[in-house]
Amino acid sequence: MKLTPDQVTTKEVTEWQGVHLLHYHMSSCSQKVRILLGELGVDFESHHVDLRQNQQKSDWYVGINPNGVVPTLVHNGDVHIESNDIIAYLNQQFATPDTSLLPSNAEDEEALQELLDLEDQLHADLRAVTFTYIAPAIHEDPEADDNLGYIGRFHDAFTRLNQRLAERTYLLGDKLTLPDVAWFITLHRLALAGYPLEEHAHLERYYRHLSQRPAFKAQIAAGPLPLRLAGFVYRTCLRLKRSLARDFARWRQGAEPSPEASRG
Ligand SMILES: N[C@@H](CCC(=O)N[C@@H](CS)C(=O)NCC(=O)O)C(=O)O
Repeated sequence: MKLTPDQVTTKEVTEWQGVHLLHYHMSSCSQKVRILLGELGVDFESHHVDLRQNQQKSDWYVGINPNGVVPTLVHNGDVHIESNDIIAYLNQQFATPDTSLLPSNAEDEEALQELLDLEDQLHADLRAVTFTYIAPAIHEDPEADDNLGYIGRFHDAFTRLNQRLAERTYLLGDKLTLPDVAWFITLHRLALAGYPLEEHAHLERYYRHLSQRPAFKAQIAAGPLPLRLAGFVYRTCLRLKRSLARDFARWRQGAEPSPEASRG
């Protein structure tokens, strides 16, 4: 979504030329945009907005993103917000017919929008998963309820994606498109949190396949060995306390079996 000139109160950015991304390294919405930039090979100027210091709520930043969230894109002085709109805009601006992440088939455009919207709607649930199972020390999420509703919503969404992927390499066929970029970080977060992705065999295969593409791999790289080991130990300790795999089993006991689940 492009802001109108009167919505941009931090006027200095309207002078910025080229591609500027205001983002946070660990934010899923920012990772999504960086994957797209990497896929298209677009260079950009990076402006890190530290969410842990609440910089996204500063007057300066709210003057370019009235919602006070990352990411924000500034391109030749125009300001764009909402990560799914940003990736669509960047694709429109920088992709060639060969690199475009739009479906080749016009009939898939409706499905493209539905898949992007579904991903966007689950953002609060992704946040709940992140702050319940991956980074509880950083931020206790007051919105994270304990009725495990988010597990059911992810399970439903993953069941839908899995059905599509039974017949396709990517969500919209045999080429990479915008929903693949949008969904990848969600899958990665859920896998990291311990969601049993093997419940959805096609989806798991697809996630592993996407993880090998350099632009995707770069966003989930866990760094050098000592850092990876520290991450592993940290997550293992967290799981002793609370694990998504155990919560999934609890949720499953109380949930109606879906057709897919009963097939195994
Ligand atoms: N729908 C927005 C969601 C953006 C969003 O919630 N970003 C999170 C990081 S992934 C954020 O900035 N959170 C900080 C906060 O809520 O204060 C988008 O896709 O850009």
